[in-house]
Amino acid sequence: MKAFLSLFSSSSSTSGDEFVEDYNDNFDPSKCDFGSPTTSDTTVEESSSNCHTTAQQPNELRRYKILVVGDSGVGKSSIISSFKSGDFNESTSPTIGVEFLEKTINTVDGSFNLKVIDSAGQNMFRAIVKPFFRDIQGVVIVYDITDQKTFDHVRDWIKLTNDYAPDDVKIVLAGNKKDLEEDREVTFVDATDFATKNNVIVAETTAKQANTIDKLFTDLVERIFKRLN
Ligand SMILES: Nc1nc2c(ncn2[C@@H]2O[C@H](COP(=O)(O)OP(=O)(O)OP(=O)(O)O)[C@@H](O)[C@H]2O)c(=O)[nH]1
Ligand SMILES: [Mg+2]
Repeated sequence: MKAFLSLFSSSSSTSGDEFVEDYNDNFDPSKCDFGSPTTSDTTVEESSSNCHTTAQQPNELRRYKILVVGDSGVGKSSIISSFKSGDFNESTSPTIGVEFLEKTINTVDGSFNLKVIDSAGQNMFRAIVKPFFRDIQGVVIVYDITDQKTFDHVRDWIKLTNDYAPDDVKIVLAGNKKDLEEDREVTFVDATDFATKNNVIVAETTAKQANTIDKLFTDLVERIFKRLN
């Protein structure tokens, strides 16, 4: 399986060093379970659960994992690229397995370090993607507003999420490619109706406008934060 995993990018708005520094502000060694030796990466990862005070600190950096799923070609990688750097590419290659982006964002609720997992939409990679539902706090299910069948499959992606993700995971639907209004097959009314019935939220996005993508992730983070606090 490892052969299919690749590192998409390191944090674009916060360097790894800044991340560790921020994190250490809240470090409480008395809460650490140092256990067996780990690599430096996993030490930082473990400190998230074992070594930090639970009381909210003003400069606390919270860490959430967000999985992005949906049919092949709906624009998952483009959304993530837009979130990373604001870039849009007309011609992309299908994702093989999963890729990662780490980025820190600031919201009214504070700073959040997000590990965003981009997944392959092609069926042949489903078995590789499934384990990545396991310890996420949020999932973005993307469909293409110009392709009805990608919206019909949202039901299947919700089922996968319910089957494999933690019970309290927060889901947002992203109706992507809203710039292609003339080719629209899925109305926003139908999407909101479906979202309400399934107790999730929906937003329409275009990877061509980074502000629509930033809002998507900010809304999801706020929902996760409100659940956890
Ligand atoms: N017009 C328009 N095109 C988009 C948008 N988002 C993605 N695309 C295009 O859609 C095609 C597929 O985009 P990808 O981001 O590779 O799709 P994906 O969901 O990652 O596909 P898989 O990796 O195969 O699962 C590319 O040609 C993109 O340029 C958008 O918001 N608007
Ligand atoms: Mg992709």
